[in-house]
Amino acid sequence: MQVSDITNSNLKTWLQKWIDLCEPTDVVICDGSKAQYDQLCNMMVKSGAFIKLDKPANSYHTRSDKTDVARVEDRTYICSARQEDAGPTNHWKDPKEMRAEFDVLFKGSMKGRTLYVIPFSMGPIESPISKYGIEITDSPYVVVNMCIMTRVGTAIIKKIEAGAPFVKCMHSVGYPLDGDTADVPWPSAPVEKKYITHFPEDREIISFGSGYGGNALLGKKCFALRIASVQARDEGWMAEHMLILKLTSPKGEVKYVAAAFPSACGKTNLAMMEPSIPGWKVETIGDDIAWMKFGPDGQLYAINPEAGFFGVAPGTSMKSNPNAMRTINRGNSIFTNTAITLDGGVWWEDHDDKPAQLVDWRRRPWTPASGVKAAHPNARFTTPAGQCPVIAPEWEDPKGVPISAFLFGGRRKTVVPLVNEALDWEHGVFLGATMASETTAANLAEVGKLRFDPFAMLPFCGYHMGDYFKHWLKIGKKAGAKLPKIFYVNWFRRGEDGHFLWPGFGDNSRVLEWVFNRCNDAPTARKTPIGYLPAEGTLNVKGLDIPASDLKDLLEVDVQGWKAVVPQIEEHFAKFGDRLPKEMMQQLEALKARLG
Ligand code: OXD
Ligand code: MN
Repeated sequence: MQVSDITNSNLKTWLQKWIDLCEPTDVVICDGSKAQYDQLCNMMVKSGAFIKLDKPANSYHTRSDKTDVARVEDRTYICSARQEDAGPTNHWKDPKEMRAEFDVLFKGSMKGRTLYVIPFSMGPIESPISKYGIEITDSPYVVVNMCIMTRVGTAIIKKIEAGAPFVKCMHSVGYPLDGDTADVPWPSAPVEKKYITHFPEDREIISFGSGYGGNALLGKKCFALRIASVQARDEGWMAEHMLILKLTSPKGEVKYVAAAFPSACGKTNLAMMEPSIPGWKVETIGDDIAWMKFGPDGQLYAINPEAGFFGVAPGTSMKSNPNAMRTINRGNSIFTNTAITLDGGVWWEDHDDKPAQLVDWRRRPWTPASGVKAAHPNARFTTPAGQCPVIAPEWEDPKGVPISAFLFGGRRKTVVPLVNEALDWEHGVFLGATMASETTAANLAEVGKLRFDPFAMLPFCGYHMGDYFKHWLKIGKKAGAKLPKIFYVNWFRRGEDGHFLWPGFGDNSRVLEWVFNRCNDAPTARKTPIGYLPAEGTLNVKGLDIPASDLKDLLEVDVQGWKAVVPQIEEHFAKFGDRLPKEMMQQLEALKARLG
């Protein structure tokens, strides 16, 4: 297929505008085929961008430029028409000024390169919850990652030709090959030229200068969260930074749970967890993002809009996440910024294999005595979700799965108990709005201070966060809704001597069991000032070697601790000014009153 075959004038005009501006040597429309994927990987092997691994099978290794290793929140903007609509948690740029700047930056930015057109679907192509996008990019690395992370194919162009709306996603690494400029293994632009921008009113994304992860794979954070959160607000659904898991009890009863945790809190681990309690089964629907719409029965139905996992490699092992390791080991994966072993495999910190002689992510010889990390801490694997051994058979069901519970959480050493059920929906929204982790700042004055990350959406909400809280409250008022129950969990509580009070990993299934039973209205809770906590003896700790005093600390209400947190919540809420829904302040006042 060629651009000249496209008849939809909106799509054709948009494509032609960028082709004319970027001046690529060639234009290729991606078809999502294995042949095209293999050909692009092969080309990157020959150009020196990729190394074909000896293991796992059909897998590749690549290393980025050392200045292009993660999402750049400082260079991420919401370009809404009015600044106040971006809110206090986003950087903002005037859309007209930003577009004018792009006219200059993109001029000739693809000289000497191929411009790829990637038609993709977020979610199964035929699902009423899914949405389509077209990403333009000059990075073959982006193309092959998008082929794993989304559903790519010309069938999406047919849908658009038939009238389906689509999100416009424009990307360039910003490294033209004009004159006799030689290419480099990881082309990118200097940080002051990097821009990850979102035009919410136009449902459009423009990204310049970075080839890494969420900056460049535009289906993920840019579309599925920032733009989709705006679409969800306008259309009455939810786009959330949540994993989705399927929980089956020993009696065969099934419930689906969606959970929001800030980045680096173990979402992928929880989504693929192996329960330690006999008879329970966890299967995966998604590990990062959930899109949810009300079904005719009033329940919220969720899909995972992605088709792959873009997981953090360091820390992933047979202990922390055996099913992620099994998924990767089935092959067909791309490893970015991990170390590489001399026998052609990959390695990262906390890998199950003993560290030996390696080449580190900066292409330097490495041994355990090197004294530096072999893999970049944000090294990633990109791997197809469908080959996860515990993927639920219904993970691609177009109608989605009905959600019974939402879990929220953060990393809290103190105060927050292991599990706490919201008193009602509005209280649950308050819990989401006040999600926080302790800062780990080197600055001593900062230690113990909370970094609030409402609903784990701080860097991902495409509009004013106060309006986003309002949207959650509105969802709760929908006539006939059968809403999920809301829980707050904390796997990271520590004792005074610093030890973790809770073993985590597979033992988190004990908390899931309690949540499951509460969703069936089991009388296993006691009402406290902060919500419903497990009644004495109702959290299953059979076979767990945990001191009674640790268990007591995990399930207590630390009244003094909560009182000390209240002023920080007040400060956090003050940021949202008059867009903070009144219900949130009422919830805070009610909490204060209950604490006495
Ligand atoms: C991610 C993130 O990469 O949340 O998923 O940062
Ligand atoms: Mn994430």
